[in-house]
Amino acid sequence: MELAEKILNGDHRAIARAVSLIEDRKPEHRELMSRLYPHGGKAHIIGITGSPGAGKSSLVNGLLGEWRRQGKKVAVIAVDPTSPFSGGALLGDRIRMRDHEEDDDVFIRSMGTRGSLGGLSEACQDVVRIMDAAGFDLVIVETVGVGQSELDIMKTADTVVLVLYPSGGDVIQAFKAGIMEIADLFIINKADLPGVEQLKGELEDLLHITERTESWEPPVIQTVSTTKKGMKQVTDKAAAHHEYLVTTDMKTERRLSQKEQEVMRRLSERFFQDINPIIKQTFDQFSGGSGEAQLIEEDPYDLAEQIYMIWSQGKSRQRGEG
Ligand SMILES: Nc1nc2c(ncn2[C@@H]2O[C@H](COP(=O)(O)OP(=O)(O)OP(=O)(O)O)[C@@H](O)[C@H]2O)c(=O)[nH]1
Ligand SMILES: [Mg+2]
Repeated sequence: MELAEKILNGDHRAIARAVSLIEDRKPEHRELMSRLYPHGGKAHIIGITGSPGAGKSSLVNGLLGEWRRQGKKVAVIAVDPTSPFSGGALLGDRIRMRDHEEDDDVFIRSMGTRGSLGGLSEACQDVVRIMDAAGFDLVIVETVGVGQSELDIMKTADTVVLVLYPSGGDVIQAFKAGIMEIADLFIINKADLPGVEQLKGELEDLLHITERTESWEPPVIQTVSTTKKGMKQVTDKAAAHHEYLVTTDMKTERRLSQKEQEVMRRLSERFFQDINPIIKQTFDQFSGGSGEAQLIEEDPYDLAEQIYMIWSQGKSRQRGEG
């Protein structure tokens, strides 16, 4: 049986192999993605973000228990943009989620930035599609931190969950990074620790001045992941948000705008790969001797224009020959 077929049958080993193909950006991955694409679009994709140590993995572990009770099949992708490891090397996450290691209807995988040229969010999106095609009802993407790469990854989710914790001091940071605007569910985890009321106050103040384009009122839920307190509320609210997206057609709308952004990202990635050697060549011409002094004099607009012309002439030559 070919790889795509095995994935469609939910074969865990085939899924793991496909993820490696994607991480390595092997040429075969494009064909595989095209084969799987028509089979996706059914899963509820949930992005979970928050600063390091907020308790995201513990939360996911607790939620997995609840979702499994509801009979849902769940895939978890733990993404760490700051880590070069992949293939399940993020030990902490594995330990935190080990309750479900032996379960056939749960698939857990870690991803890092394995030499990818800023393409982690692309790679992650492909991995999500694989899980979706493999028949998981829910695909959970956990990312560490509240920076730009997390934001890009979160934008590919249907439901975005921001995990905060008392004295974490990360509310302002999340607000500045723009996570606040796109979060659909706020979780105050470690609600067993002091400072919950203060955090709740800060969060509500910031939510007040956050511009939101949708009518969905994001709930704030308190959890204690280590004792599984509040897990049912989270799965209920997540399901309610999905229901909201579907009934208001927002799900389709979001997917369309995500598609536009994805095509744009993929094209700029390709364009960049194309034009990068020309940029390098152009700058190399100035190296050594009086070149550097000359380079300082050069107008950057002119240089950019020259590089663009060399690229576009190369393109028309290619078209002429082909
Ligand atoms: N007191 C308390 N501790 C918690 C709670 N949830 C998680 N922890 C602890 O917080 C620490 C970090 O938990 P993780 O689940 O690894 O947090 P994370 O956000 O996934 O961390 P990274 O993946 O490293 O960003 C662990 O020691 C957990 O046991 C909670 O509700 N209450
Ligand atoms: Mg974690």
